[in-house]
Amino acid sequence: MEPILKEIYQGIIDAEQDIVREKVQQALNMEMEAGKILNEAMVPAMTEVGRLFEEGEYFVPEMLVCARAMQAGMSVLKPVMVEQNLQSVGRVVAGTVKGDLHDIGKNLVCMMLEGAAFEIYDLGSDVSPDAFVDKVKNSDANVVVMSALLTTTMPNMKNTIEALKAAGLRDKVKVMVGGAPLTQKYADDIGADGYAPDASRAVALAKRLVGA
Ligand code: B12
Repeated sequence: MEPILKEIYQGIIDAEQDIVREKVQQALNMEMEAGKILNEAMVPAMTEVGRLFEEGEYFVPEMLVCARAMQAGMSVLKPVMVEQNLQSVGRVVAGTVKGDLHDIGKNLVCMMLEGAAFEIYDLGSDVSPDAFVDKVKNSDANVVVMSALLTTTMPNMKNTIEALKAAGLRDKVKVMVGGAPLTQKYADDIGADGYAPDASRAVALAKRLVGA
């Protein structure tokens, strides 16, 4: 790994927000691609944080501060990844489902979609089926992005799809689902229109779904 990427990677694991922010900026100044910084340093660092948690070396507070360091780095990358003045190719209602507070992956997907000229209505995390329905009803959205990181909250994706159906809105939107525990099979079983394993494939999927 290149030294600057190694420093970003280690900065996230050590939960050093300021260092991560500074090093990501430094990498950009060196004309390193934002996607490379994300995929080769930042995402692997969060995977390592997950491993440390599984092994009992990190606990929830450590995961949380590492997540903040990751988000600090993402805030530096965002303006670079979001191109300006592009014509909107689609409008997305996004959220992490009810009961689930993991929002890094969802934020990453939103950031990449925004960079690909989608407009984003980000409802945040712990989003109830009714909140998804309300936003779809009261906006011109044509895509719904749902994220879940917990096996216990995955069923809320199905509940949200059912709520969209009950409100007569299911045909108005394409529903995309994702998050580490998800699979294509699960997406098919709950009647989603698509699943992707990572943020860049999420963009390709969204474009395909809206015919862009
Ligand atoms: C950071 C973290 C936290 C932070 C979250 C902070 C935040 N703001 O997000 C905090 C500390 C709050 C947290 C809490 C908990 N966590 Co946690 N957490 C993690 C950790 C380490 C990293 C998750 C992450 O951000 N990954 C990086 C991102 C970039 O990856 P991602 O989310 O998968 O997203 C990518 C793809 O999945 C995809 N994607 C994501 N969403 C979508 C959506 C669509 C539509 C598409 C197409 C694609 C897509 O694209 C993304 C980018 O490529 C994981 C371990 C891991 N390795 O995943 C555990 C993990 C998810 N947590 C876990 C657990 C158990 C918990 C707690 C229950 C712990 C506790 N005892 O309290 C709580 C639950 C709180 C709650 N109600 O949500 C378990 C889940 C186990 C399970 N199978 O259900 C994991 C797997 C850890 C483990 N190995 O045990 N956690």
